[in-house]
Amino acid sequence: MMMMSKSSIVFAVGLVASAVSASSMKSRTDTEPRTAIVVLDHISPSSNVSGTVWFSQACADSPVQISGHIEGLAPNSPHGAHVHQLGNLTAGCASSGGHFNPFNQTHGAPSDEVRHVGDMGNLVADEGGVIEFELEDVWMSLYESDTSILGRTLVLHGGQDDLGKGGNQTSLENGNSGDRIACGIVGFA
Ligand SMILES: *[C@@H]1O[C@H](CO)[C@@H](O)[C@H](O)[C@H]1NC(C)=O
Ligand SMILES: *[C@@H]1O[C@H](CO)[C@@H](O)[C@H](O)[C@H]1NC(C)=O
Ligand SMILES: *[C@@H]1O[C@H](CO)[C@@H](O)[C@H](O)[C@H]1NC(C)=O
Ligand SMILES: *[C@@H]1O[C@H](CO)[C@@H](O)[C@H](O)[C@H]1NC(C)=O
Ligand SMILES: [Cu+2]
Repeated sequence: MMMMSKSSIVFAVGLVASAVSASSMKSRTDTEPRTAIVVLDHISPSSNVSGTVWFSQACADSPVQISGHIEGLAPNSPHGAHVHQLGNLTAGCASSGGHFNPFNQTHGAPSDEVRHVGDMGNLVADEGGVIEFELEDVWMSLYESDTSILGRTLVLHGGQDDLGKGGNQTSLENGNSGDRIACGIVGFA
């Protein structure tokens, strides 16, 4: 009897929730396109980096399209970029954990077979210190799955990512790309 009444309550709550979502929220099914956004912030007083990164995915089986505008960087400088595991910015970018790596692989280039799901390679600033980029990624997802990046943190580093080819242990973990100079949580858009 307990079980029966508990599940009826859950069922009733479910009905209310789906009525609300149909009338006032975007659909979140596997076949509807999804978008997400990251606002990259001046995370420390000594950094002037800011920007916005947009993600979109047509359906759960299609690649993620990523584009962005980031400014305030040193002229002509390369910067490692990764989705890190956690969306916890309590201690700034430092508390976002390591690279998002659901398959426990070593670090690599985005085009490598062996890589972290969060690996985005290097983004290169122009002579004005601006990064404008467009990427496509077949590993990350905006849908509920092992590879979902939603709620995690996009981190931009101060230095160049060696893409796992640096020849030491930290290269295989994080690409030796230096300080975390800007970051932001990947949010539904
Ligand atoms: C940030 O901008 C201020 C004002 O333009 C400048 O003085 C400072 O050197 C910049 N900091 C960095 C790390 O580029
Ligand atoms: C968030 O990060 C801070 C700083 O690293 C840590 O102390 C805290 O336990 C984390 N919070 C959770 C809920 O994991
Ligand atoms: C991840 O891989 C490393 C290196 O191969 C291994 O030592 C570790 O036990 C693995 N961790 C998990 C959770 O499987
Ligand atoms: C690996 O090499 C990089 C670049 O020289 C260096 O910054 C890093 O500290 C090294 N890591 C280890 C574990 O020696
Ligand atoms: Cu990183």
